[in-house]
Formats: sequence, structure tokens, C-alpha cells
Amino acid sequence: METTLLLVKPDGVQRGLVGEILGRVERRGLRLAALKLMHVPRTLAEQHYAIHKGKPFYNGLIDYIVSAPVVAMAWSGNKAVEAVRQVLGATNPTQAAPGTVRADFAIDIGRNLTHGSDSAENGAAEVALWFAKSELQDWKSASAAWVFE
Ligand code: D4T
Repeated sequence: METTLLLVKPDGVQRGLVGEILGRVERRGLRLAALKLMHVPRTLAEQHYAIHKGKPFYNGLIDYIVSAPVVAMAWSGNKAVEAVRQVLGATNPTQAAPGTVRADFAIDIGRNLTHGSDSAENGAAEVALWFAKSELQDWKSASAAWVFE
């Protein structure tokens, strides 16, 4: 069982794509464990993207992510990390497979609408960074047995 962080970034919220993105993951069969709309504190943005500090796109990335509200979600299930990233598509939207969120709705890499954790380890760490334990709901989905073997 994995938990992964999914962010609908400021462009996704501004463009009214929250329901579209959330719905694609929800219909895949994963379990929603946490959800909130928030303005990202700059310190959180810097922690989340610490690995990119010093890269040419870093300052623009931080400015973008704090510029307007985001929707943060935690999703749980077998292979949750891989399943969410597959729904989102490649980081660069023009290289994303047709039918993915980024291919369907985005063009520039710096406005790629979403973030999804890239490993089970990072999923756990990012969910812990973005959510307090009290914000995570441990509930059993009635459809789980019809999604997972
Ligand atoms: P996110 O974090 O948005 O899910 O992206 P990925 O995990 O798929 O990709 P990443 O960490 O390599 O990049 C983080 C973030 O930086 C933006 N970016 C990236 C950018 O604006 N210019 C660039 O050249 C790169 C490589 C997009 C995603």
C-alpha cells in the first residue's frame, strides 16, 4: 500500500481543472486520504522543491507555486505513485502521452498543472510534509475489493 502526494498547481486551480484532475484519479480507483485548498507558504515550496535549488528554473518555479492557491491531495492504494504519475503524464507536457492530464491540458513545462510524487519513499515524505497527521483520513473504500485483487 502506497500514499502519494498530488498537487493541482495554481494554473490548474485558476483554469478550473481541479474536478477534471481529481476525477480522473478518483475514477482510477485510488482512495482519497486528504484534500485541501491552500496558499503555499514560501518555506513549504522551498522544502518541497529543495532538490531543484540552484537550477535555472528554480526561482520561477517557487514564484509560480506560491502565486495563487493550490489543491493538495493524498491518494492511497496499491501502486498509487505509478498510477497517479501515469494519469498526469510526463513532466514536459509536449512529451506527455496523449490522454494524460498534461498532454490534454498543458503546453509549457513551467505550467504543467500538477505534481505527483515519483517514488513510494518520496510519496510518504511529501504527504508528511504537506499534511498534519490529523488531516489524513484512514477510511475503507467500499469499492476497494473491486479495484484491487
Ligand atoms: P512535478 O514536481 O511538477 O511533479 O514534476 P516532476 O516530478 O514530474 O518533475 P521535476 O521534479 O523534474 O520538476 C519539478 C518541476 O519543475 C518544473 N520544471 C522542471 C521547469 O519549470 N523547468 C524545467 O526545465 C524542469 C526540468 C516542472 C516541474
